[in-house]
Amino acid sequence: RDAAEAPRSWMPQAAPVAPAGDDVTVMRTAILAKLAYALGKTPATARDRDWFVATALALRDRAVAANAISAGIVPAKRVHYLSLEFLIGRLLSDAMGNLGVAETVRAALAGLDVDLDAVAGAEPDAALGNGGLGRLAACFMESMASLAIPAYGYGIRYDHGLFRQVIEDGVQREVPETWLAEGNPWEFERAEATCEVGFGGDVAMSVQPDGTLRRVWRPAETVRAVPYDTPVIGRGAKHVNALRLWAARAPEAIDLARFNAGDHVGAVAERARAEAISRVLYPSDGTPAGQELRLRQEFFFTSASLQDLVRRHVAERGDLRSLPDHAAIQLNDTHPAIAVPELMRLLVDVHGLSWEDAWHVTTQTLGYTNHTLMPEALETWPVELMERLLPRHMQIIYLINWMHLEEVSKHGSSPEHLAEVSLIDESHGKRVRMGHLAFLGARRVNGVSALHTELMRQTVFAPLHALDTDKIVNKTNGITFRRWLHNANPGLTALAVEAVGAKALDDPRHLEGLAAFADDASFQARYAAVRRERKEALARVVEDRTGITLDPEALFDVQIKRIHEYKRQLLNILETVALYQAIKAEPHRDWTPRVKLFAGKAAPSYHQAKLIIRLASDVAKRVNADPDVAGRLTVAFVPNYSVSLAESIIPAADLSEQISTAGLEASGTGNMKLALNGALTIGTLDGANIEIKDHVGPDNIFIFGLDAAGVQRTQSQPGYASRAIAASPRLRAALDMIAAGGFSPGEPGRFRPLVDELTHGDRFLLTADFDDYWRAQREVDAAWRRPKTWWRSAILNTARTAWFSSDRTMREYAEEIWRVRVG
Ligand code: HBZ
Repeated sequence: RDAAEAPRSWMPQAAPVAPAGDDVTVMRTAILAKLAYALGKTPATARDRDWFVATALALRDRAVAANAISAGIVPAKRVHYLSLEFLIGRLLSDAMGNLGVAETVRAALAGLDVDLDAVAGAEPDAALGNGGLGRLAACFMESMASLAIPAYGYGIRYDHGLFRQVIEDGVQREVPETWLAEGNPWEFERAEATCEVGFGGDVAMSVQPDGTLRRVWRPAETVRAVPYDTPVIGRGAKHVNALRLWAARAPEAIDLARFNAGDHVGAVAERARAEAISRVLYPSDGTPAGQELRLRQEFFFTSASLQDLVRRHVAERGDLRSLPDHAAIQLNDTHPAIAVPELMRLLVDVHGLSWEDAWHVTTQTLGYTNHTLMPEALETWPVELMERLLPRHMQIIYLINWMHLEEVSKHGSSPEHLAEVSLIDESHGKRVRMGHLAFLGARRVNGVSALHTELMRQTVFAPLHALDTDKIVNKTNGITFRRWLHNANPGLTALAVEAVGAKALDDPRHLEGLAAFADDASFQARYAAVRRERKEALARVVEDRTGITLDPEALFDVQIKRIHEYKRQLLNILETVALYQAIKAEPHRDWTPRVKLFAGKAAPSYHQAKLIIRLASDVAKRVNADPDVAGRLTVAFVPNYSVSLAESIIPAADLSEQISTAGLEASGTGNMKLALNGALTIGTLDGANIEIKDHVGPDNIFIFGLDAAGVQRTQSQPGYASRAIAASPRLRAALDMIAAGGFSPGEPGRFRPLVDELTHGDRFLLTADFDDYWRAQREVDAAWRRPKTWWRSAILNTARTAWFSSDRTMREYAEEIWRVRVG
C-alpha cells in the first residue's frame, strides 16, 4: 500500500514501546532486538560500539513514535535555521534525557552486564563546527525542539568534521576526524528529497507561454544534494524537529565509457570533484577564507535548503507570496548570505513572481545573525569568482545594489557614503560584502550580546543602520541547560532539584531559589563535594591524556576555547610565567595552589595561534618539572578539545577565564556554561561577560582591564605597548624569560614572533591589561582562601545564570524575529 495513504495510527504501536513487561524489560528487549536484527550481533560478540548503535536505534524508534503524533499536522509557521556548522557532540545522553529514559536505559544495560558510561563513550562526537557559532546552532536546535517551535536545521553532512588535534612536543598536528566511519545510527537518508544545485554556466533569456521574458540560469555543472535527517528530540519528547544535513553526490557515479577505456581513475574524477563539497568542514575560525571550495559549500547547502523549503511551501500552501506567513529563515552569520539572491532567483526566475513581490517575500522571510565585527573575519567574495561560479546571482546582486543605491541617493549622498553602503567593496579589487548583502535582505539583523549589538550599530553597520534604525536588534546568546547542566553535571542537578524542586528542570528560573542556600554551611559542603568529585574525574582524564597529575585540592583555573590572539590565551600564559617567577623568588610564602588548564584548537594555518599552544606546552613542561613550585602551580594543555571534553572540564572548573580584548568577543557561550556550573569568572567587560556580571553581581565575578571604549582610546595612542612594558617590571621579567629561551632551551628564538608582536604593536592590548589582570588573579587567590565566601559566590553563579538559557534566547527570536508561536 502507498505509504502516503497508510493510517498513521499504526506507527506508535509498531514502534517497540508496546508494553511487554516493565519499562526496563521493554527497553532491554528493544536494545537486544536491534543488536540482533539491525547489527547481527549477540551479547557475546557485541563491542561497546555495537551496544551504542543498538541503544541509539532503539531510542530513535521512540523519537519516530513521538514525532508520528505531530507528523501529519502542517504547522502555521516553521523556522529554518541555516548554518554551515552544527557542533553537536554526542547525542545519546541528550536523547535519553529528553525521552526521559536515562535510568531505564542504564538499568536495561546493567541487566546485560553492560555499563552505560562505556557505551556512551563509544559514540563519536559529531564535530560539524569550529567553535561558538556551531555550538550555538546545536543549542538552538535543542531549545527549539524543547519549546515545540516547528523548525528545520539545515547544514552540510561533512564526512570529516573538525580535525582531531594531536600535540607532539607541543606542536599541533591535525589528523582527519572520521565520525561516520562506522555509520551513524541517528540519521535517516531521504534520497527522495534530493535537490540539484548548479554552478557556473551562463544566463539566457526565455520567452514564457504568456509572452513575457524570463532569465534562466544554465549551469555548466550540477551537483546532487542528498538530505540526511537527524531527529532533534525536545524535552519530554513532546516535540521532535529535524536537522537536515546535505551530502554532495555526483549526478553520475561513474563515467562508464572512460572506465571501459581503461581510465579507471579519470572515470570517477567528476564524482570526486562534486563530492569534495561535503568532504570536510572548513577548519577556519575567522581567518580569511578565500577558497573556491568554501563558496561552493556555502551555495550548495543554501540552495538545497531553499529549494527544499520552497517546494514544501508550494505543496502545502500553493502561492509563494504567502511564504513570510509560514516560513522564517535565519542565516547563521554570512555563510548562507547567498540565500538573498538565491531566494530572489527561485521566486523570480523559477516561479515567475515580479521583482517587487519577490523582494517583499525575501525581506520579510530572512533574518541575519552577526557573530563578529573583526574586519579580517567579515566575509567578502571577489566579484570575478562570483561571476564565474554564480553568474545569475551576481546579476541579481548588482540589481539589488543598484536599487539600494538609487534609494540612498534620493536623500542626497556623497560618493564616500555611497561607497560605504554599497554591496560592492571597491577598495582593493571588487568584492561582494556578504554582511551588507545579508543586512539588506533581512527583516531583522541581530547581535549576540548587548555590547556587540551596540558596536554593530556604531561601527561596521553604522551607515546601514542609519537607513533603517529598527533593523538591528539584540538577542543575547544562550546555552541549553539540558546538555550543559542536567546531563553534564548530574550531581549538581540532583542537588539543585533537592533544594528547589524538579520544576527547575523545566524552567531554569527556579534555580534562582538556590540563592537562599548560598550561606547554608551544609549546602555549601554538598555543593563543594559535587565539585570535588568532578575534579577527581577530570584529573583522571588529564592524567590519561597528558601524563600530568593534578591535585584536586588546588584551584582549577580553565581557559577552554579556540586559540585566537584576541581571546588572549597568551595573557594567561604570561601571568602563569610571572606567577612561576614569583613563587621561585619566594618559595616559602603561602601560595594558593593552582592548576592552569588550557584546551583549544588553532586553525591549521594560524601560525601565531599554534605558537601559543607550543608556549603553553613548553611552560607546562618546565613548571611541572620544577620541584620549587610543586604543589603550588601545575600547568596542562589538554589536547583535542571537543564538546565531550568540555562536558568533563566545565563541571570541574573553579575559575573561568574570559579575558578577550574588550569589544572583540561578540558574546562567548563557554562563559555561560562555566558560570552556570558554578565556576567564578575572571574576565574583561566584553561580550556577554557584561551581562553575566549584571546577573551574578559584581561581588561574584572578577572584572579587570580596559573596557571597549578604553581599548579604542588606547589604540589611538601609538607606543602604548612599550610604555606598558616599561611600567611593569613583572611583565618585563616574564617576557624576558620567554625571549631568552627560558622555556625553549636550545631554541631561544622559538617564541620570537609572539614576543615581537607584544613589544611592537600589541594589537590585542595584552600589555595594557597585564597589571590589572595580575591584580585580579591575586584577588582570586585570596578569595579561594575564604571557602565560605567562595562557595557562596559559586552557588550564586548557578542561581543567577538562568537567564542565559537558550530557551530564553529562542523565545526572544520566536517573538521578535520569526513571529512564530512557541509551543
Ligand atoms: O560565535 C563566535 C563568537 O566568536 C563568539 O563570541 C560567540 O559567542 C559565538 C556565538 O555567537 N564566532 C564563531 O564561533 N565563529 C566561527 O566559528 C567562524 C567559523 C567560520 C568562519 C568564521 C567564523 O569562517
